[in-house]
Amino acid sequence: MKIAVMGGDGFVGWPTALHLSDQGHEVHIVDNLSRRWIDTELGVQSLTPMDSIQERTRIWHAETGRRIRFHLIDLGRDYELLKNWLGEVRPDAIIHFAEQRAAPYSMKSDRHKNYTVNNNVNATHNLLNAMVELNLDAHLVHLGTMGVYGYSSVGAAIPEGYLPVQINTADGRQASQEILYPANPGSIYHMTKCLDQLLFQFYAKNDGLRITDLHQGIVWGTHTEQTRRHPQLINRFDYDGDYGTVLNRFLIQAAIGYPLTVHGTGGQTRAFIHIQDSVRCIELALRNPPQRNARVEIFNQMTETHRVRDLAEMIARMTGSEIAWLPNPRKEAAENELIVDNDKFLALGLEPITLESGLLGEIVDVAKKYAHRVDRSRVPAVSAWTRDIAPTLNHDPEGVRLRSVS
Ligand code: NAD
Ligand code: USQ
Repeated sequence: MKIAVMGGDGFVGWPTALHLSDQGHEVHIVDNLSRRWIDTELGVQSLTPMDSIQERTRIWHAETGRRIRFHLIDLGRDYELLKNWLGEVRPDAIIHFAEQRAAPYSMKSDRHKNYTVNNNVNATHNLLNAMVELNLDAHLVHLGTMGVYGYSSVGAAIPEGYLPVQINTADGRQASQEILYPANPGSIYHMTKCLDQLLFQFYAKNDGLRITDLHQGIVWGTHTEQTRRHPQLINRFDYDGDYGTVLNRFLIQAAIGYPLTVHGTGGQTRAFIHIQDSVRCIELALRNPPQRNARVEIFNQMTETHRVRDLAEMIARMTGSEIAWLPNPRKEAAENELIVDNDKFLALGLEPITLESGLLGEIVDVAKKYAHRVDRSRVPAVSAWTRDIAPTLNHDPEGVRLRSVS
């Protein structure tokens, strides 16, 4: 297949591009490199040393003989360029990663809120709009998030996208209907993913586009089979307070002797998936496209759920780290349950990498190896969800109450 990987310079996009190229597909990366600019804005860098995208693709070619082409296009702002490019290349499949993906970054200020909404919603809409205009029957696979559902579980499993409901009709009958599982976003970023869902519903219904939306949990880990092949193919690894996700942050914190930064009681339960499994799921989704004029196909792309404090305690036990119990910068439920259906990917043959089996390797291989690149002052999470929360934040987790785990 000819596959366009939108956002293919990013954390999930890069290993996906390599995996698909390795399988013999013709892969094109489209990216505006905004994520690299945001590193500059925040004064941080990936834990792992990343080469330019041009250099990465050159190394891939030297290693494998396969070409991945790179195209510098902003999906949100360069509509004509995007449309012309799609019209020229006419990919069979498009994987859409090209959004601002950090919840804390999206909550930093009014400017960051505007940027996240404009970038994400325009990127998705421009893509859909151009596909219709060009009569392009490509399968669009979007990376959505488990967070579209929020975290106020009533104890029932979250289904894969659709919820059957019984309604009372005006003439007194009972009718059943399937609706999108109700959206309940917890940040501006997560809200943009809820808006994306509506755009997908509309374009599938109105124009018959073939769309798969992958509601992905928090991705952890760094390496995949392909990124291990050469030091310059290494994936990015974010550890800072805005872009670092919880488990990868705990791993690097353990490696540098920094107290594990648990927000609040750590009672938040979240869904997780290893980067290698994420890449496999995307391949499985590509192999199983919906029909034209079918409804949007939705998968829950996660393999396990964990409570934040259980993760911290597990890593503390493995490494002897201390835990810092910090005021929560976010407005979120202090404690929540989370049960998720993920039968569809398991039925398609996914064999999940479990957290316990992969964790130690990740700490030694990556976190310890590159620990010297960490700027400790960038570890604290300082983006507050509301004005009331901002003054309560302690910006020095190394100075707050610590508790060792025996
Ligand atoms: P990332 O920030 O590392 O990568 C996103 C890439 O998209 C970057 O290279 C960026 O430069 C590019 N991009 C952003 N806006 C663009 C635009 N307007 N035009 C062109 N390129 C643009 O993020 P990631 O962690 O790889 O996540 C990829 C996707 O997966 C995101 O949509 C995210 O919402 C979703 N997701 C990620 C996680 C996770 O834990 N990392 C979990 C669930 C879902
Ligand atoms: N948390 C801590 N300590 C930290 C960092 C986070 O306790 O040092 C807590 C947060 O308060 C939150 C939970 O851990 O309760 C998860 O935070 P996160 O930053 O790991 O994940 P999140 O903000 O939800 O976002 C990440 C990705 C996003 C993706 C989402 C999937 O950045 O792109 O959509 O995971 S999900 O969470 O399933 O919605």
